[in-house]
Amino acid sequence: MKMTFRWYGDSDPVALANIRQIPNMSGVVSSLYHIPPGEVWPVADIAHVKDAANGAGLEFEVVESIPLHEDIRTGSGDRDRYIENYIQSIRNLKQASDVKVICYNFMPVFDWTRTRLDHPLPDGSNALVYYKSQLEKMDPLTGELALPGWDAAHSKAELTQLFDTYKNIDNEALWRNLEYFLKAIVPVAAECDIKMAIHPDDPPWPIFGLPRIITCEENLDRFLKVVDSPYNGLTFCTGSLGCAKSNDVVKMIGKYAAMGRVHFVHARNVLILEDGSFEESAHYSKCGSLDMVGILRALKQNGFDGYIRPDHGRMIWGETGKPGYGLYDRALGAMYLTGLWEAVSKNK
Ligand code: DNO
Repeated sequence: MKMTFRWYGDSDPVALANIRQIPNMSGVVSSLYHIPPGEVWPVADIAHVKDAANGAGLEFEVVESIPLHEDIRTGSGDRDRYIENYIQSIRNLKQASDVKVICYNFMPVFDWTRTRLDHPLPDGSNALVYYKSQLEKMDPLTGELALPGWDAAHSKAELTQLFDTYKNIDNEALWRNLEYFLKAIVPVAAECDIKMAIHPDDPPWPIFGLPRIITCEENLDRFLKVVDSPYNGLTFCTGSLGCAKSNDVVKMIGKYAAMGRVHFVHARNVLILEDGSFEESAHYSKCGSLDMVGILRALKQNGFDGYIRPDHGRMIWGETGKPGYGLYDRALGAMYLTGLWEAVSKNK
């Protein structure tokens, strides 16, 4: 297992030098944040991230993410051109870096969704939360809502148009569009020896009436069969899948690791509330609803040898920065996960 840390590039307030000092840290997970979804990633820009990471004594072996242009998900417009561009980005990564895994998602319009980004917790820290009652009052079509995972490039008019397009796209149509993408991309990924790793939908249920399909064991089974290749794998995000009580994440992660299809793990904990809302908690099992020991043990017992990163942290010790992506709580999370891994790796 390789411990990694998400780094947002030169503009990230979290310095590479600080990431390097976290024990057991092998590398950073990063992206080209200035390239709009759908455009080709230039070789020189990829090399820049690699050089920055390597210069700080860190690897750059995981991309999170090459975002998909929405035409690929809707199966319309210029999808073939955007898929060609995606393929070129994979080839450029092969040429200019040591990247082995690409994380991406197939969530229509909105990436991960929360209703508050700085909900105060009793210990004085703050965290991201998803309250169902708050979501019901949010209107995405105002164009005014902004969350860290959302593409701010969508104007109000574009959003309205996208929502119209999605009226004709049910789950089965979305599956067909995903299949079209995978059948084009996975052979190229295999040729480049770079593993594709889809991120589950976060949260794993439909948002604002838009379809979502990467949500549960049945659908992950189906996904892996669409193209039955190790190059078509998973970013197993414990917090995304785990906020639905119906997902047994310990069982699922063990099963997919045994199949050799988990290439990247996002490890975080969530506290599930009575009505199915949830708060992001510290990584420690007792702070949330997930069994982090069980998760790490399932990975170990099933031969996991991919990448892992501590996912979202709370904001603690007065830190300010990108919601979920400060240094301090994620560093605590990394150490906790490393400690668990060491413990489950001992025979006696
Ligand atoms: C949130 C992240 C996601 C993830 C994308 C992958 O913190 O896990 O935004 O990067 O869904 O494409």
